[in-house]
Amino acid sequence: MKESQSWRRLEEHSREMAGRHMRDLFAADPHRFERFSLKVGDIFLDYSKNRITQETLDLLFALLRESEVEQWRERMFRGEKINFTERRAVLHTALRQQTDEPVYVDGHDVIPDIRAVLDRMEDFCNRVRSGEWTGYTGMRITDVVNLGIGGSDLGPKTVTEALKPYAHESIRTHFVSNIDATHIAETLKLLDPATTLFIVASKSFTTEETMTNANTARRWFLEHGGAEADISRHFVAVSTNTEAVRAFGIDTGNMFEFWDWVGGRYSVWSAIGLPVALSVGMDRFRAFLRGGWEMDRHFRTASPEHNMPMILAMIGIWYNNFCGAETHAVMPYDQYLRYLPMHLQQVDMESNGKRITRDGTQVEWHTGPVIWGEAGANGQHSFYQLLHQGTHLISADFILPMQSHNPIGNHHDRLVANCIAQTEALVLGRTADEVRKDMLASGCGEDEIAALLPHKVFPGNFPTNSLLIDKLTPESLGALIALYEHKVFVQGIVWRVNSFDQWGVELGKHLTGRIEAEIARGEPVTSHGQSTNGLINYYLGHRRS
Ligand code: G6Q
Repeated sequence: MKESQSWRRLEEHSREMAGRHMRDLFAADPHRFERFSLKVGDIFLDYSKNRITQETLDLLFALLRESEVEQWRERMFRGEKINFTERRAVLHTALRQQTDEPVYVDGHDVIPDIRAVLDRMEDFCNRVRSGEWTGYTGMRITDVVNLGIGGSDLGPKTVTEALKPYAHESIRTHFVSNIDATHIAETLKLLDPATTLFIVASKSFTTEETMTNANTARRWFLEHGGAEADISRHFVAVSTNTEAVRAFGIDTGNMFEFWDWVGGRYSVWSAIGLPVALSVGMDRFRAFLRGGWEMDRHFRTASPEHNMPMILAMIGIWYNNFCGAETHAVMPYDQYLRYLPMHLQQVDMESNGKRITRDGTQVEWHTGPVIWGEAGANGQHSFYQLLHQGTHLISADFILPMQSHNPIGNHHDRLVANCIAQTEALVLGRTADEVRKDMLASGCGEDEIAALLPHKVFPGNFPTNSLLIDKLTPESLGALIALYEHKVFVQGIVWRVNSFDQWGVELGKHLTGRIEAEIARGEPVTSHGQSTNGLINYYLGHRRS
């Protein structure tokens, strides 16, 4: 790829662009904001505050076309097994498809199966939410606990939190993921077994953290008044593995199915979204799916130059591969979106944190950046310092709803002002002249100016995308998450990696077994390297007080 015409041209172009400041790019083009912005559904994207010109974009789109992104996109939507290392189709888009157009996996149309599970979810949610489904004492369910980890936790947790303004007034939702007993212990302290419903959410139904938590929850339930016969009213499962669900003791009538062609980090659109649906109701869950589908339609039909996921993806590639950036930040200026950076961390880093190409050779270019972030304005009072005056080039997405769900006083206007002010400061910076003028105006003497001026200069020219959302609703949230999924897809195709496997996660799942067995035996070990032996033996010597 590095030998391709467009890659070489982009390398040359990055050298030409290196000395250019966005202040000058804005000064040179009074229409830059209109030129480099677009609206799709409820999402308005301003990408004018980037170190790009029209030529940059033309070159990036040439690279996109050369990488056959559009052809790969069709393969994904059509259900081809593009996750070739696991021999699986990649069809989270089918989960939110709003038309009856068939989508085939091995000659079988999956759309009717998806609809059937949605209908079962609807029936179940209606019964729980209306109080018709009761616990073993006849009382209605007041608490839902999702036991899952990774993709079976982050997606539903992010979406449930984001849609909290729409939540059922007497159902609380909890998420327990960690194998650290503290997580489940602190959650169970709040709960009454008679009114608690556990969802055991695991695609494989073998994940150690989730199974350990599920067993602890069952024991707690039985020790606090529940009986074996009551388990079916208090435990349901979401999985692809019917046998394992049955073996765990959950009635398979209370199992909501999904399929191997749904990747964990893309599974919130499947029955893994059950806690969302229980919280906000099935109509809103369906609206969330509709929002995702609207973004799918846009992604599938718009030309690259007007395609929001493609634009964000290629700008990301520009910084990652041609400007030396290594991380990308996501800053939602909305408290309800506070888990979004975490979810996108998984969607992006687990998908594109790869070093082997589709041909099995090692990449010669950087792939996925480190994704991180925090809800604004909190980050401003901690790590933004490094964005403004540190030595790293960091690109960032600022996400901001126009209407607040909590219009109290002038909070929202102030939040908006903070968000926009940050993107302005990052692009413009503050020159020595400006600092000097300000210092003189506030009465500083020459000595003080000489001592402090360099510390008060901000280089600026730091890139940001602003994503303005009319209002955070199920639809707009669906579109936002689908936007990022497709951005990641496009980047993975350009980097020539398989975005849909996760051997690094599988490794973690297998690694611990041996050490667990040794710890269970309790004898000093000598079978590992000296550091690992030392750590295990130190633990064995210190674990009991
Ligand atoms: C997601 C990953 C991973 C997975 C968890 C949970 O894409 O594969 O995060 O979701 O390891 O797996 P289970 O759902 O099988 O328990």
